[in-house]
Amino acid sequence: MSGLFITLEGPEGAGKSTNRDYLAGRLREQGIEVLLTREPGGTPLAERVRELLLAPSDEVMATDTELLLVFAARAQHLAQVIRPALARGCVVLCDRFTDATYAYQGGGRGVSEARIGVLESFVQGDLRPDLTLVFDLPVEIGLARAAARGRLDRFEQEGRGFFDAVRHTYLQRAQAAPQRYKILDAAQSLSQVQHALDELLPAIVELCRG
Ligand code: Z5A
Repeated sequence: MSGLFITLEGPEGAGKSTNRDYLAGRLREQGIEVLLTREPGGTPLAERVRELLLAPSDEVMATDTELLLVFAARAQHLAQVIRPALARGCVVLCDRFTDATYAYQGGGRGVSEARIGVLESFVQGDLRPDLTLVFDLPVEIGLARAAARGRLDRFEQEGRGFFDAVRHTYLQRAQAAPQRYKILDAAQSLSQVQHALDELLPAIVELCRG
């Protein structure tokens, strides 16, 4: 038995968590078993790595340290949560995964795709998401939503150029593999975004039922 791996991606404030919960509700209405998780994080140990990654600090984190921490958390998450859930036949809805590494460490920090690809193969083997929903929105809207929440994390303190590169990388990846990615316009109202998700629902349910 093998489940389905769906990831939700996009810049800060794009509505990934909100829409992950919404989609989970819609799938459960169809009798589909869903597991919700997130990256970095998803297990107690990986959540501790998340804290290291997000906490602002006087010590500058080297780019390779950040990259390796992201993949260390992912290795734990895969071993403890994602692979066992997929093996049970669950649909896993994960808020961010390796596309975020390509977008943030790749686009944002300038790590080469090849370097990320080496770690992706090392940590994941041939496991890739079956479907990735990219919640796209202009950088200024995402940053305004993040700012409205209060204190900014280490990534949210980056400059405009960083977030432009993040968005550009997501869109480039999605456009290069339209069979795996669906782009949603997250600048719309929440109800419009959820209407767009509802339109995708029959196809997602069909994928879930194999
Ligand atoms: N990171 C990385 O660098 N490399 C990696 O490999 C991975 C991650 C996996 C933490 O991620 C950081 O980790 C992230 C990248 C880095 N950088 N940052 N910053 P995160 O997912 O926890 O952080 P986040 O993207 O900042 O989460 P978020 O701001 O909570 O975004 P969200 O989940 O997309 O949004 P939300 O919580 O659902 O909604 C945010 C607010 O907007 C909330 O008040 C909603 O009610 C509101 N909202 C949502 N949708 C709408 C619409 N359509 N209209 C109006 N308001 C809306």
